[in-house]
Parts: sequence; structure tokens; C-alpha cells
Amino acid sequence: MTTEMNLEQKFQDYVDAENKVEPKDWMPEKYRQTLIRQVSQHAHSEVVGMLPEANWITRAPSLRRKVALLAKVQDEAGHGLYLYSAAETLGADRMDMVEDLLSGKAKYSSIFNYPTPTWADIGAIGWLVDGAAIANQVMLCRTSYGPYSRAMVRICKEESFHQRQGYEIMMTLAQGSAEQKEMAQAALNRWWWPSLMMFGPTDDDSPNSAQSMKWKIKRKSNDQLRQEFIDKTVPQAEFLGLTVPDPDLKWNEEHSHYDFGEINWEEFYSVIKGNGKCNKQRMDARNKAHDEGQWIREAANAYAKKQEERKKQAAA
Ligand code: FAQ
Repeated sequence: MTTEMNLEQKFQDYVDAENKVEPKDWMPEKYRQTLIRQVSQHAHSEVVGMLPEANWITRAPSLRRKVALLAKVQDEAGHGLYLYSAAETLGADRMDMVEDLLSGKAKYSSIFNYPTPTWADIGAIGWLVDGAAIANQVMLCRTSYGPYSRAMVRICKEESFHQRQGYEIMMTLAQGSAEQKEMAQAALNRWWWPSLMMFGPTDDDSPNSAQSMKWKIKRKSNDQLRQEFIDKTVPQAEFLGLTVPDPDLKWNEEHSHYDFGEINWEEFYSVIKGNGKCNKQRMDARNKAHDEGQWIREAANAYAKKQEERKKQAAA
């Protein structure tokens, strides 16, 4: 017991000194479990996050838009793969993680359970959802777990291209015909509040934050990041000539921040419990893709087995 406590204190000192924890280092079991939980949820979010936008690949308004959207959606798949690999370095099994997602046991970001009825939703996702993802993930480049932090550096570079891609779509629509501007405004109305929910519950209601911040897994709290996102995004909306759908939004001179209205937490918890507009559709799509990919997993495994046999024969 004493030894365990000594190890935990040494670990805390090591993290406090801004050192990175690597896969073979000793770490408290709860640190490992917290990371597996967060990194696997993050990986699932990237993978499910491909679906709302993939819905528009065949209907992108021009070849240029289609190429950019295809590249973006493929990037999200890549992010999922880096993150599953980072979780594997903690001892998690990839098939277990995938099965937990497909059975509905594992969480993924609430934001991907909302529909994308118009092309403007693709602009709004890039601008707001990738914008919120960057706000959250820049701090994760400095997370204490080495493989996660290194994966995040690359992911953030790509997310930043995604954000600009989305903002440019919004700019084109906002400067277009009255109908296009209306479409951009309607998409902002749909995505604003769910984007604020992406940061998770308020600090008072976030069961994991205090310990995660102590271990420097998270470097900023949910509320801090949400505020930073609002302060950065409101002027962007103003530049577009669009109105943020929050009558309580107001610049607070004293605190140099925007004050904002009440988030509908009932909606948030309902979505993460599986009752959002698209939860079922997203899970059905992932399960269908998984089933249809069975043959390729079998082929890849057979190939790997064959290679292994060849190596053994060559060594004999
Ligand atoms: N949705 O105690 P906390 C992206 C859960 S990637 C669903 O505050 P924590 C890229 C939370 O898991 C977007 N569940 O938890 C892209 C916990 O549940 P548990 C994803 C949520 O971990 C763009 C419970 O509530 N980003 O967008 C949500 O300390 C465009 C209590 O919450 C990441 O995953 C939510 N929004 O903080 C892709 C970033 N919020 O496990 C395609 C990494 C909270 O105890 C297109 N993750 N919960 O049952 C994080 O930074 C953290 O995990 C938070 C939550 C901040 C998400």
C-alpha cells in the first residue's frame, strides 16, 4: 500500500514537472483507464463524425467543394485510426473498442447525432464543430500522455484546414443570394447550441475533470474552453453578417468575455443517452459498414497469417 502511494506521488511529481508519460512507464491504473475512456471516445467520435458530412459528398455543389469535402472526411477516418492506435498503447484491444461502439455501449460526441439537411450544414460543421474541436484539442497537444499528445499535433493541423474549409463555405453563402444567406443563418441556428454542448457538462457537473486536470490529461476545464470558443466565434459570425441565436449573448466589458444564455442540458443528456435525432441512424450506418467490411478484415488477417508462416519457414 505504502509502495503504491509512493509510486502515485512520484508519478504526480513527474507529471507536475511537465514530463510526458510513455506506454511502458508505470502509471496509476485509474490514469490508464481514464485515458482509454477518453481516447477511445475521441476515436469513436472521429469515425461517427464522418457520417453527417459524408451525406453530402455526392451532392456537393461543385467539383472543388467535393474534393475538399472528400479530403476532410478521409482525414477524420485517419484521426480515428491514430487515436485507436494511441488507445492500444495503453493495453486496450481495438476489436473490443469497436464492438463497444457498435453495441451502443461506448460514448461518442453528442454533436454527431444531429442531421445535415442542407449544404449550409456542411459549412456550419466545418466552422463550428471543427472550430470547437480545435479549441478543445489544441490543449490536448500538451496532454501528459505522450502518444495521445503526438497524435493531437497532427490532428490539430488538419482540423484547422477543416475549419477554414467550413468558414469559406459559410462566407460564400452569406455573401450570396438572400436565399443562400437564409440557408447559412438556419444552419448557424441549428449548430450553435449543440456545438457549445460538445465541450461537455459544466465544471460543477463534470465528474472526470478535476482528476483529469490534476494528471494534466486535460489542461483546461470544459467551461473555460467553451468560453474561449464563444469569444473567438462570435466576431466570426458578425463578420459573416449572421446572428448568433442567443438573445442573452452580450459582451461583458468587466470580464472581457461574452456572457451567454442557458444551455439546454436536458437535451444534451438525452442525446448522449441515445435519444438524439440521428443516434439510431448513426449506429445503423456504422454496423452496416462493419458488416460489409467483414470480408476485407478476413482477407487482411489471412494475409498477415500467411506472412507469419513464410517468416517462420524462412527462419527454420
Ligand atoms: N458528447 O466528466 P466529463 C471532433 C460525457 S472530435 C458525448 O466532463 P471528460 C472532430 C463524458 O464522456 C469530438 N459525451 O468528461 C470532428 C463523460 O462520460 P463517461 C470529440 C460527452 O471526459 C469534427 C460524461 O459525459 N472530441 O469533433 C460529451 O472529462 C468534425 C461526463 O463528462 C473529443 O473527444 C459530449 N459532447 O470531458 C470529426 C476530445 N461531453 O465516460 C468529424 C477529447 C462529455 O464518464 C467532423 N475528449 N461527455 O460515461 C475530451 O476532451 C473530453 O473527453 C470531453 C469530456 C471534454 C469531451
